[in-house]
Amino acid sequence: MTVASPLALGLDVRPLSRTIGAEIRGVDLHEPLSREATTAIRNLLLEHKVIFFPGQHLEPAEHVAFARNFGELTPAHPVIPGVEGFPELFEIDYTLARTLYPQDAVGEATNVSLSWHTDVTFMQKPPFGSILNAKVIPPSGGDTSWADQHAAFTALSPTFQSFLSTLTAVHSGDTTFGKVLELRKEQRGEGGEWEGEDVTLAPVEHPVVRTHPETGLQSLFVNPGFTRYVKGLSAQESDLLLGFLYAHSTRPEFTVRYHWTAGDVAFWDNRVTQHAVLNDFGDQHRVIQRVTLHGDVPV
Ligand SMILES: O=C(O)CCC(=O)C(=O)O
Ligand SMILES: [Fe+2]
Repeated sequence: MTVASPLALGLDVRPLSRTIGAEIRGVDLHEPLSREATTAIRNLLLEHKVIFFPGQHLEPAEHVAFARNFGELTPAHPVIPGVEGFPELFEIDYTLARTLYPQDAVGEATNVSLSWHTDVTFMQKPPFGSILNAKVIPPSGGDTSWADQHAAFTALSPTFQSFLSTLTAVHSGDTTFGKVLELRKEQRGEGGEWEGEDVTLAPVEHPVVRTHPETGLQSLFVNPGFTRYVKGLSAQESDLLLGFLYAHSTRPEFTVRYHWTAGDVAFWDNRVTQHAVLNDFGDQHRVIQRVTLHGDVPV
């Protein structure tokens, strides 16, 4: 099968940095996507790692329908329930989280978004990617950044790359989401579900360097949100190594920073990126909605 070029499909692609991020115009995400357009968008995602569709203003049903072109959807979150009527739709209202639950579990969970992380690496099968719809964006602040973990890996020396490739890390969401899970069980009489199984938040293991299942490229796969330690090292060695990797993997040259307008849509490849929201918008209202695509066991 020949693959239609983005240009032939009327897609206007503007890269935002050399290795990560591109804005895409010339496609209306309210309309059903053709097979060719779906393939082209998937290829653009693999190439740019996070792609942005400005000014789409999707309703929840349209958001979910667009995402289904790229695979099966997960529940909103392993622990946090979805929006009424849309079990796959995860909403974060930062203001609500801070004012209603400043000190408690939900406030704490929201704080994860405000520092570097890869989504849901505390599960055996973290998501392939997520599609975010910017609903309410403050007049100032609240940009989101993504960091290219393939670029970060390839910038390391071959000797260090080889050493890292032998390591396994332990990830856990217990400190962040343990209280939320308990609260949910108390209030709803049910816990969370992920990949058809009850969520326990037991620690999971992932390779420190993962190979992308579609591109075959290697990338760093540790993040300060959920990685706890590296197996086989002393606590001091593990802390030093992870501290170095966290600083290295989010160096500005590996990142793209996106300034939102309400109605913008972002689609990121969670297998090769970390992301963080800049916590510079104070108590101004900021709301995002996200749907998430099933992923594989990292190898
Ligand atoms: O609010 C954002 O821009 C991103 C939040 C986040 O971390 C996520 O949706 O996974
Ligand atoms: Fe996230």
